Amino acid sequence: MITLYGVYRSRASRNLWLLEELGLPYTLKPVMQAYRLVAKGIDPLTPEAPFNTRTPEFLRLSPAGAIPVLEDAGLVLSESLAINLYLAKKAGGPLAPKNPQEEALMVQWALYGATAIEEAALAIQYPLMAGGDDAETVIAAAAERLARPLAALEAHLAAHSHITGGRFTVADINMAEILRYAQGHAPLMARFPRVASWLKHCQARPAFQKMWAAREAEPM
Ligand SMILES: N[C@@H](CCC(=O)N[C@@H](CS)C(=O)NCC(=O)O)C(=O)O
Repeated sequence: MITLYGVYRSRASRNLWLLEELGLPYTLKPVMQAYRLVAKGIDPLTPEAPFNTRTPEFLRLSPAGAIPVLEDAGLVLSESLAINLYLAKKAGGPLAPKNPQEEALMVQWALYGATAIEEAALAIQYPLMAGGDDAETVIAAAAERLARPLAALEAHLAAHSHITGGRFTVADINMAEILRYAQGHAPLMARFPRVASWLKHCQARPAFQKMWAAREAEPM
């Protein structure tokens, strides 16, 4: 039985989206980010605190102290993108790689998203949500860091309907969830219309909509 540790308002969302796409049975064990508790003035180590990323029992499972973590048949796996690549391959079907070449490209795009895009995309999302005196400067600098990778992705999507394989796969989920962090920056999205429309197309899928509704219903 698949157990996913995390909450919807975290990178676990990409795993929850994929699990819905695959129709695999799973249990979600809520684990809150410790920094969110600290921000609310709650000590993550007090007995009253909800199960969180600093709870010793969770740290035994994930020494890095980060969500999501997957447990499946004795396998304990962290890193959300690795979890998705594993789940897709385990389930097989159209979202999974059909051959080693497709698998290599799915790994390539996941690593590109994680290393070239995610940090700057998050640097847009946080100040967009929280504001702050230097929000505009931080967002402008992050958008500039994204210009080259998004231009590369725009060119790729001009020639391909999807990230790889000519169909919707786990590679689209991984990249779409990374790019979602920058999606609120309308001028940036307008500069990359193919990226913007591919992202909307991915997010129109019922499995995304189901995950998103559950995320919206989850307390902040
Ligand atoms: N690269 C990791 C990042 C994991 C990560 O940083 N998770 C955040 C939540 S999205 C976390 O658990 N933070 C916990 C904390 O800082 O207390 C992945 O993709 O899974």
